[in-house]
Amino acid sequence: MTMTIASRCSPFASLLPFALLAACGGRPNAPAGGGADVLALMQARNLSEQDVNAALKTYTPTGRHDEYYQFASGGHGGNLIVIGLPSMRILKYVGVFSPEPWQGYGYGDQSGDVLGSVQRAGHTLTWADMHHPALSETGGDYDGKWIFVNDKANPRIAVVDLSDFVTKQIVGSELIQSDHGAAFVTPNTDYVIETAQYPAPLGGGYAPIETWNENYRGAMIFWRFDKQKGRILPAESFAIELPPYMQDLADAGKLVSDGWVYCNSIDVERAYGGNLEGRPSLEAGASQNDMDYLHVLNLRRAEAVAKAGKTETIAGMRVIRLQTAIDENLLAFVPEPKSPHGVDVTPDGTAVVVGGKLDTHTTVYDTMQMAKLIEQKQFVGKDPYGVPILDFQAAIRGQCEIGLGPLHTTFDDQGFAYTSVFIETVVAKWSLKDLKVVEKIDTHFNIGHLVAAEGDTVSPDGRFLVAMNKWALDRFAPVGPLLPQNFQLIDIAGAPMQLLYDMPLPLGEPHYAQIIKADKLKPIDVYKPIGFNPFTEAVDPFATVAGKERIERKADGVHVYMTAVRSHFTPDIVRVKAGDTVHLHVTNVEQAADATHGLAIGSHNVNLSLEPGKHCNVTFKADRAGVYPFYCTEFCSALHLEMAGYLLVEPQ
Ligand code: CUK
Ligand code: CUA
Repeated sequence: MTMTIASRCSPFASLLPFALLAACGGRPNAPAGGGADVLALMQARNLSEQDVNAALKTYTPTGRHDEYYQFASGGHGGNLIVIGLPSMRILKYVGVFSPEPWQGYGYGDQSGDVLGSVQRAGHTLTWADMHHPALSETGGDYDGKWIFVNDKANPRIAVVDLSDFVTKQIVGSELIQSDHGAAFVTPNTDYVIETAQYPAPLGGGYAPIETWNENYRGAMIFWRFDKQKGRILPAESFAIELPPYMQDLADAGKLVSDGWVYCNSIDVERAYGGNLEGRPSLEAGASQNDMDYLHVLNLRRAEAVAKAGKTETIAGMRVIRLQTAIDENLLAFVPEPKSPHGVDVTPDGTAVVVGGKLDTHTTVYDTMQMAKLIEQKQFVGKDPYGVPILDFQAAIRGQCEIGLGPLHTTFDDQGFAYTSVFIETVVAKWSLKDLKVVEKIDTHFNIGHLVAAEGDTVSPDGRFLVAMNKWALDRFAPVGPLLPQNFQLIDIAGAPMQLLYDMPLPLGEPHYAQIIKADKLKPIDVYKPIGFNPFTEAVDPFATVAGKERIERKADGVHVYMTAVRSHFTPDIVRVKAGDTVHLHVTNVEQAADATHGLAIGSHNVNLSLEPGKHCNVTFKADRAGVYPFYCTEFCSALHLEMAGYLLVEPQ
């Protein structure tokens, strides 16, 4: 029998969300089946009105695009995760610090040069501990052009180009041995900030840990970014030496505070562990004091000091020594409560919000007041290194009673701040005006970072917030003892906040993410002109034109000029001699969107992704005689399986 949706709806009318009621009222004689049996579905799947409401806010039908991109750090995975909002569908993993086979990233084309461009202590690195993505900004607003990410374990910064979602550059300095306050950009992306976390002798090398106070140091690097070139310019970058406290997160001032940089520190106790050597463990030693120091840096002045050459070059980096920073009045400290973590500048730039991990408050510092006190040199003391200290009460606007363990803060467009509260495992929404909590929502479980749409820009969007939870516990079907993290999408458009969606993140601990309006991005769909090399951003000198394919033996080995097109490689037989070095130059000569080919050569670790128009170069040694099939790794056409050939390595 056929029941109308209206008759199904009526007994539960009061339970139905607005959109369903509208459907019921608007189409009383809609036939059953398909989508009409909503209530039956709700009953069968045991869904509440709240569940259906959440589903309606996130469900994105086939072919419809998401309104926002979320760029999340891939944590241990060393890649960048691109997620659509509100659907929470994963759109891409971008290889950054780790090889990414699907993109051919790190497999011999110039991406291998990018991936391998920074070695540390003589080691090739194949992973990273990525924490904080930073979208490029113009005037304090995301411009959708680049995104920067850091590697905490092996201090590096990567530049990802958002025109093709490809990593174009990785830089690192031996000045520091770890980072954490990275990557953060200044409001016009003049600089990318990278701050060391764990003090060590500057420039590397050994010093006894007992000489921590004298020989160990922190530093903040300002990597100069050239928007024309889309590259960091190491030679124009500089650093500021800092005392051996563990500098934590950082943020750049904006609008009225543009030109200032703020950075937390933990361990002003200068504890360095030694729990088998008669000293307290690092953790216990580092949480003795009630206050640590918020670092306030005058970037404009630092830039001028660096330009005037008042620097020392250490490990190739121009460094403003600590004494110079003090003499030039470009560094001051302000006490901050117990084991601070997040430092987040408000959208209007007038305040900095700091969360203390062992505190129950967020502390709101007044940026203009601090600038004034520093300029007037109204200091109340000095740290052991001579860095001037501002009076805590004089520097703050106030504190907000949040709950136990506030970490990070993000902002909406209505004057509210949202703070992640780790121990209490909630998001606390509070008013920047009167510093009062208005609402809390549970997270599952133990939230780390959180991010609202464009929440760290001068013009947040509100609407959506994502809680990035460290623990997932019972939220998903069990997968063994190593659990994914849990991204929870929360609707913050109205009160109360509503949990919409749980998304498992199963490849590392993402830490931070940023959310940008989708229409700010204008990615290309094919490489133009044909033969384009994404890493040099020009037509490659070895690009191969259809009809000009050839194999040439030269002094440095055998050069193979190859094209790929549906559904063949030309040449499809490559003959070399055992011991030859092979230089493969492959151009995908197609211009149809999504007509991607791959090229894999067995036993030689050769794996290329050939997007339309793209050119790849790869060099490898054919050292063992044999017959090695090569083939296309993307199902590109009906005769994809026939898109293959042979590398014939003849005995000498
Ligand atoms: S950190 Cu991980 S939750 Cu590296 Cu920004 Cu706070
Ligand atoms: Cu080309 Cu499959």
